[in-house]
Amino acid sequence: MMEIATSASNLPLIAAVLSLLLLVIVGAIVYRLKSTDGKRDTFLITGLSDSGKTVLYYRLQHEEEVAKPRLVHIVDLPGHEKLRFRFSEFTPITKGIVFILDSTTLNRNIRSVAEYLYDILVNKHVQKREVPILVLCNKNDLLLALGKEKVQELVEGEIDRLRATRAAGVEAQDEDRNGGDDFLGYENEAFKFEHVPNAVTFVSCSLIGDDDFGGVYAVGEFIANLT
Ligand SMILES: Nc1nc2c(ncn2[C@@H]2O[C@H](COP(=O)(O)OP(=O)(O)O)[C@@H](O)[C@H]2O)c(=O)[nH]1
Ligand SMILES: [Mg+2]
Repeated sequence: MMEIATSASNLPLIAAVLSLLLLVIVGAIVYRLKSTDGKRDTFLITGLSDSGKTVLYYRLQHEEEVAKPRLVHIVDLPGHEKLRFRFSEFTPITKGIVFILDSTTLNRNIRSVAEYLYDILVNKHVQKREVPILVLCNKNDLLLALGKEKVQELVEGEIDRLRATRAAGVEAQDEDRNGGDDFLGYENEAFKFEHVPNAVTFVSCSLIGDDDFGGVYAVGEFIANLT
């Protein structure tokens, strides 16, 4: 008699313990989901050496009025082959890519710039999630700098040439590493960034000096719109 009374009076306690346990489990699941989602807030800053990645990173960290992503990775490698490797480590969790180029040396570097952008655009994660790309045409405070329209035109022309050789299967062995669709744009038309599903935006800027040409703010807006 006594025993039954005890176990009956234990019932509310057992129920309370069970519901607490359930709450903890649900909480843990929600937290996990949220934290993996949070990791998707990763932004990449990339581009050739000397383009301005470090200056941009510093300004993003230190300027109050600029939106800050939770995570920024700088992919800072001069070696083209190495970039492909390093880059693909981050693309599964990348929300947006800031590609910086030096607008004063583009004629000399056009091939490398086009190859970097091409590799970004054929990456399977970049394609699948249509990761947006902001192209910062930096150093526009200098006299020899090309404006963003000219930069875009030159890069499109070079990707068009690149596309012809890559699509011909010359580098078909790279498919494993890229995994994405290797042919960018439309088959019978000259390459244009508007032909890829990713939003690719060109902005003229100068990351040093007082007149920013909207550069660091354009990056802040880009980040704010995606987070
Ligand atoms: N004139 C000018 N120089 C810049 C600008 N942005 C960066 N630089 C300079 O370019 C050099 C390379 O910049 P850095 O951020 O180190 O490039 P990173 O190699 O891409 O990290 C440094 O000497 C910067 O001071 C710019 O907008 N205008
Ligand atoms: Mg640097």
